Amino acid sequence: MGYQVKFYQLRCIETEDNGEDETWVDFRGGRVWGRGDVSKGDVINVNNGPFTLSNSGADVVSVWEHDDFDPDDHLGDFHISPASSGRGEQVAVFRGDGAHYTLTYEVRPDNWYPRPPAGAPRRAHANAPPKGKVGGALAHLLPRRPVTALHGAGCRVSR
Ligand SMILES: [Ca+2]
Ligand SMILES: [Ca+2]
Repeated sequence: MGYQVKFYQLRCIETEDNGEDETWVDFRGGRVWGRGDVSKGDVINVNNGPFTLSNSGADVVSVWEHDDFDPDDHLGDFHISPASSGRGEQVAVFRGDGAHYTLTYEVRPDNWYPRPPAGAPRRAHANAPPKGKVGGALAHLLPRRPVTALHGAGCRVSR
């Protein structure tokens, strides 16, 4: 069984720059959020994933801060462990270069969403439907018979 991670909220408790940071978040080297302007106290809805874990040391989420003239600032790395699966929302902390960011995330087994039917086009992770919503590509899976039955019963009562 594999595992997946979703990232929820990025919170800036202290910026790295004076004023606004130009922050981004990577997971395994791919962009999860940003680059965007971030001020002290900001809470950003990242809401990205799920991403499949490799169950290796490569499952690292990193926070970076861009500067035009200096090298980009690396504000920290955090290793996402499958051991946190099923524990609900967890918090990763990033405190490089005097900054202070937190990122909430959750790990679950890799059946987070229903798998698309065989032959369906691959859906990008970032475009997965929000939790609890059934519609669009999944609408054809909704049962139709109960609606017809209710309508029929209503007609009989009205006679
Ligand atoms: Ca900086
Ligand atoms: Ca900067």
